[in-house]
Amino acid sequence: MKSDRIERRRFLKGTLGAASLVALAGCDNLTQSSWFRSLLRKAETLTEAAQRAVTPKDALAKEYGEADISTVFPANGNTDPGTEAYAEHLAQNFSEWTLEMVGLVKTPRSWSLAALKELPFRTQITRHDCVEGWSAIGKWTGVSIGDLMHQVEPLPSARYAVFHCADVDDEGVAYYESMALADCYHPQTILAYELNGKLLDVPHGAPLRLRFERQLGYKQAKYVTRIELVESLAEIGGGKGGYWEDQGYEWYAGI
Ligand SMILES: Nc1nc2c(c(=O)[nH]1)N[C@H]1C(S)=C(S)[C@@H](COP(=O)(O)O)O[C@H]1N2
Ligand SMILES: [Mo]
Repeated sequence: MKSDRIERRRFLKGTLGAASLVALAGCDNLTQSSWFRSLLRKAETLTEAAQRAVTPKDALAKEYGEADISTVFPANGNTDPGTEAYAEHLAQNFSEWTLEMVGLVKTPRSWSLAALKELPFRTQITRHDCVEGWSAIGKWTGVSIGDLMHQVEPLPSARYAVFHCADVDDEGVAYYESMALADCYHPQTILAYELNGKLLDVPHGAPLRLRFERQLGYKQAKYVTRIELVESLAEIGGGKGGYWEDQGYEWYAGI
C-alpha cells in the first residue's frame, strides 16, 4: 500500500530505539498500520533469536529444592472453567478426560489421563512469574511433551504447537497458548498433573496444565484438552498465538 510506504519512510527518518518501540506498542494508530505490525513482529523475532543465540537450546530453567517451595501457590486467571462439560469431568474424577494431539502430525491420537500417567514422568521445582506482579515456587510432575510428539510424529511443515484449553471468558473466547515446535522437546516442557505431590486441583488447571519453564505465567496454559500442530498461528484464535497475545502481550515471553 502506498500510504503504508510513506508512513514507513516518515517513521524510519525518526531515530526510534527499541525502548520507544515498546512505548509505542500501546498506540492504536501505529499498531493498526500493517508495516508497523510487521516491524513489531520483526523486533519480536529478533528478541527470540537473540535469546536463543545466548541460551543453549536445552538450557534448563533454574530448579529449586523442596525447602524453597512456596507455602501458598496463588491461583490466577480463570480458576474454574465453569462449563457443564467440565463439571461432569470433575464429578467423574476426569476418568473420561482425553488429551488430543492433532493437526500436522503423521498419526493423530488421544490419551486418557490414566494412559498419560503410565508414561515416564518428570518432577521439577521451578519459579512461576506472573506479569501481574507475583511469583511462586512449585513442584510440578508430568509427562514430557517431547515424548508425546515422538508418538504422533510431526510433519515437516509443523512449526508451532497450539494448546487449547477448556475455559472460556465472559465473551465465550477460549483460552489458548502456543510455542515453537523446538520448545516442545525441551526437557522441562511438560504437561503437569501434580502440583506439590498432589493431583492438580481445579484452580491450578486440573487435570492437565502446561509447564513451559523460562516463560512467563500466561504461557502456562491450564485445563489443556488439545494440542494442535500448525504451520502458522494466523488462523488460530485472534491470530497472535495466545489469549493474552491477542490482547497485546508478547508471544515470546522468555525470562
Ligand atoms: N486455561 C488457562 N490457563 C491459564 C490462565 C487462564 O486464565 N486460563 N491464566 C494464566 C496466567 S496469567 C497465569 S499467571 C497462570 C496462573 O496459574 P495458576 O492459577 O496455577 O497460578 O496460568 C496461566 N494459564
Ligand atoms: Mo499471569
